[in-house]
Amino acid sequence: MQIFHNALHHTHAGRQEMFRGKLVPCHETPSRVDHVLAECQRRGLGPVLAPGGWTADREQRLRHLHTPRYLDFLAGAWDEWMAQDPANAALDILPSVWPGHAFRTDVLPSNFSARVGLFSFDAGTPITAGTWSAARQGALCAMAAADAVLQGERAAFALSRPPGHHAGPDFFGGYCFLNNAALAAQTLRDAGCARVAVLDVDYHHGNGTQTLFESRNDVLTVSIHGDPRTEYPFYLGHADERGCGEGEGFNLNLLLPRGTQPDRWFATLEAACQTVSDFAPNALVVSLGVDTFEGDPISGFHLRSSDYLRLGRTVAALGLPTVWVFEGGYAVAEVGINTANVLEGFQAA
Ligand code: SP5
Ligand code: ZN
Repeated sequence: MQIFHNALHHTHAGRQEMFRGKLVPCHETPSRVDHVLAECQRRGLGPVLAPGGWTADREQRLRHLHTPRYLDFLAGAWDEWMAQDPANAALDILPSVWPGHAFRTDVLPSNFSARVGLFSFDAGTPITAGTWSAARQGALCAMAAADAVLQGERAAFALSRPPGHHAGPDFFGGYCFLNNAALAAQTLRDAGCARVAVLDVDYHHGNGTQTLFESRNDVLTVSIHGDPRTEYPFYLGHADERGCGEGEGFNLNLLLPRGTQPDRWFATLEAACQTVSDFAPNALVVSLGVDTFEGDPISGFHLRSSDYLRLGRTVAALGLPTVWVFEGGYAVAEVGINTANVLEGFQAA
């Protein structure tokens, strides 16, 4: 399958994330995508392509899913940071103040730190010098992968970082800035696919994707994830979130406890696939996180490397044109093998 690789991903390289009162090295590192690319190339899974440039359609789609004031903030954040103090060149931007409950979010603060907090929901997602260019190029990769499927490819893979499924209309967090999977889904919709399904198999709930589509009945969102009562992102992803208004019934959250073993995970995947199939979509987008791996340093499921072949086969059985979008997966030594196993299992089926 065609692989749309974000050649600018290295320019987003966070140094540290907040964890238990300390700054610790970022889990979301450039080497992750390097390993996936190397393994895909070693196996000859498909041509590695550039996504093409920005068109009016692509720019409009980005501004449709994300708010202009959020995008403007991201676009200018690094320059503002540098303007405050040249020594900031050696530091990441991280939030330290947020509008919690009962605060106003409609007034855009002129204070830079206040705006960083307004548009974010955790202290684990640094903005660096190249974050905006990397995230924008990743958005292009996702839209290009969708375009490839629209042009008749059975499947395509958007291989990019930073990931996207935690990013919503006007917020970043969970290592995500622009919602790549949502952009792929919207690309399919804009080209005339009446119904599009997004299946999120990352360990963490795809809160950004849910928020972007929860009021719509043209995009079904299904996510299998660690129970948010104990697992990040905590404040969304519960079983009773079924969609809002016209979107009622078009969001499905399938929660599993920390410690879940492969048999139960795959039974849940079958249920997810049944829901996707019942929706009869014209195309599928998969948010492919491999942080369900037993060796993942920040997650709690127990899939083994061979299980990812089965994941790919199971998705292939849906028989849908499929856009794969890379999300999480932090066991760096295995992330390439696990991700390539999914794609190989899909292609072999
Ligand atoms: C795309 C994606 O997978 N984002 C996940 C963001 C998770 N951020 C919170 C990480 C919490 C880190 N816990 C560290 C445990 C170390 N043993
Ligand atoms: Zn994740």
